[in-house]
Amino acid sequence: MRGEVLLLRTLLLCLFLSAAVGKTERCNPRDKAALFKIKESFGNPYLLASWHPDADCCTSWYQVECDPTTNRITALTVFAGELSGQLPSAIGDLPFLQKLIFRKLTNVTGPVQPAIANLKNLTFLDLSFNSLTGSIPSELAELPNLDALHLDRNNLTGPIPASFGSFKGKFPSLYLSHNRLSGGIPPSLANYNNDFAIDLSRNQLQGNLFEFDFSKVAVLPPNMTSLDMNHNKIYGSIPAAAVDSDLQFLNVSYNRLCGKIPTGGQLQSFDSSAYFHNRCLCGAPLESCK
Ligand SMILES: *[C@@H]1O[C@H](CO)[C@@H](O)[C@H](O)[C@H]1NC(C)=O
Ligand SMILES: *[C@@H]1O[C@H](CO)[C@@H](O)[C@H](O)[C@H]1NC(C)=O
Ligand SMILES: *[C@@H]1O[C@H](CO)[C@@H](O)[C@H](O)[C@H]1NC(C)=O
Ligand SMILES: *[C@@H]1O[C@H](CO)[C@@H](O)[C@H](O)[C@H]1NC(C)=O
Ligand SMILES: CC(=O)N[C@H]1CO[C@H](CO)[C@@H](O)[C@@H]1O
Repeated sequence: MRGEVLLLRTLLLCLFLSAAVGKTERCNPRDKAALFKIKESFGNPYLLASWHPDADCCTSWYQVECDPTTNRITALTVFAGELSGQLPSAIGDLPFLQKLIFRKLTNVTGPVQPAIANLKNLTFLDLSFNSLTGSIPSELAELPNLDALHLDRNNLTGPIPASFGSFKGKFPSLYLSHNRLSGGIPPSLANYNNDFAIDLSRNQLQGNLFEFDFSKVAVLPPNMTSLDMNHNKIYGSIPAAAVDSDLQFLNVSYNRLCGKIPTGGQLQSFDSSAYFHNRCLCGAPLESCK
């Protein structure tokens, strides 16, 4: 009898322990709740089927990565799949997120979610190759750690926000090609002293909008190392300031520029294809001016 009671107690203890072990998942409950809101707002799609309530988001959910010590979600990388709907504001409820990718999905529409600006740890944001509309939220300038912003290949309109002249942190590299953006390069970008690249190419293709007088750009941001503005409607001439820039890459082809390419700096080292198909640009590396 005594032996049986002991056996029963041991058995119960084992059951209790295994249940307790089953319950200790690493996933932070607040992170998990935010991910469920995101899944729900996309209509619980097959692409996110591994986001199951009974599974640990840190170990069994695809597209999700957690920090090994804090167990908070640090990366959400959803790409190349069937996903339809808008990014919900719950995306802003993952405070430890460093890398956020929603890229090349079948039908992700609506605006770039301003709540992304709550993600103070974010270093890498990639929402490229979707069907996002609206303008770039000025709130993104509140991200203190952002290194790279990929919003290329969407249907975004409006200018680069003026707030980008005073980013909380360093200035991120901006990949904004293949949208329908307008305006110019905010002059305040010259204030940053970290290296960065800007790709504004082919905003003309989808809407004939990216149009400004290049000669009015008195100071090119000195630490901008790459500037691609091919296929837009930029007019005027290449500013003399380009000679003193740190540009290692430049492409202003397929615009409406005129006049002599200033001599000096790296400007003559670029291939002629960096300058061709303009209205009347001349001088090395193109033909000499008449
Ligand atoms: C894309 O998603 C929107 C809602 O965001 C919906 O109205 C539209 O029908 C969807 N289009 C396709 C082709 O799935
Ligand atoms: C952008 O919008 C235009 C016009 O509404 C539409 O025809 C085109 O398919 C859209 N492109 C993308 C990438 O969503
Ligand atoms: C940025 O530019 C300034 C002025 O040209 C220069 O002193 C500084 O070293 C540059 N910083 C970087 C990170 O390139
Ligand atoms: C500049 O862009 C045009 C158009 O995409 C391309 O044909 C050319 O090769 C590019 N040149 C350089 C130097 O990047
Ligand atoms: C590096 C950095 O910004 N870390 C922050 C990540 O987010 C948490 C929560 O908001 C902050 O406490 C950290 O300082």
